[in-house]
Amino acid sequence: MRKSIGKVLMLLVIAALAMSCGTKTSNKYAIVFKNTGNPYGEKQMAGFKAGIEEQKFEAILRAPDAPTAEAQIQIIDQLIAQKVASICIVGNDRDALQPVLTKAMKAGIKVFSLDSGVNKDSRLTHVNQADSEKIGRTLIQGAYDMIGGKGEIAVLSATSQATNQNLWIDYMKKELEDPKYKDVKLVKVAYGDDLRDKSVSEAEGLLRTYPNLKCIIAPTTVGIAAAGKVLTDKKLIGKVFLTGLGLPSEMATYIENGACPYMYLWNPIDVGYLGAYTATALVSGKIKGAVGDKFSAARLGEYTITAAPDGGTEVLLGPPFKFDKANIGEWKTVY
Ligand code: RAM
Repeated sequence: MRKSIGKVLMLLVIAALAMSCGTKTSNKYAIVFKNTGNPYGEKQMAGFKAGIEEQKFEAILRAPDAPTAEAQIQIIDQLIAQKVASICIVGNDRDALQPVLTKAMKAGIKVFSLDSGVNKDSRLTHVNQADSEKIGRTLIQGAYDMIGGKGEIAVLSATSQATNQNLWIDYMKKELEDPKYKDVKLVKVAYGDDLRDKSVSEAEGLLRTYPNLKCIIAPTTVGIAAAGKVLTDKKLIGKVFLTGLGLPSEMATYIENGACPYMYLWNPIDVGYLGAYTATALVSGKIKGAVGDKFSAARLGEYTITAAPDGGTEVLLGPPFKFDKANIGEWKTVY
């Protein structure tokens, strides 16, 4: 009798162990950036890693060589096979990732976007670095101010499919509808694909094709640094102005030499860090990604999920920061 009770107990323990293994949540948290070789992306992923590791989980940092949706789909398929707990996607396309991200969610993986969004049906929520409308409108106001309210301007963007840049450009165009900008002409939106060399040649192309160009707006850290170099090398400082979104560490030279009087950005490390806490809050079930959900992002404080303009939801990091000659020295070693 005693023996058989012992046996039954042992079997129960084994069964309980097997069940807990089967239902155990994976402790792997993945982030997929747009492409490799972008210092901004590296800082964003470093922030994500720090936030995941300080919660004693494992971070997986991935990025394809080319900034395409196809390449990200391959990586996401691998992450599904690895049974990660969550995927934080920095989208190379708004809609093309939907089938693979839906597949991930059906497999129980918590999917959300960060920095460059995916459509509302492909995510639980989106971690937004700053108010998209404010970014777009502020960049046009900056260009207007630099060129004295008159002249040709151009945009040097990332890829033509990048959802964050495209959203900012839409708001730039809306800002330009104000009669105040009647003497400002947006002549071209060029795409450097967040690749250094392509961004340099696109910037050179803009200057060649539009000899009266007065300002380049580059809403990408790769594009703005490339344009800063081109304007400096071609001795166009003060003739063609530059503004946009740049990393202080890469732009200090061009802010100090006057090629870029001022620019904006947020802290990419903090964007990634906020993503890490969004990921664990989704996986633990603390939040579902619904409007009004609240969670703590440790050193960054408390966050509430709000409605996003596309009908989905988002978490907003905070306002963008302006960098100019007066403060760039303090920031160039920070990020
Ligand atoms: C580039 C990337 C990134 C964007 C920044 C401003 O590094 O395109 O997605 O947020 O610029």
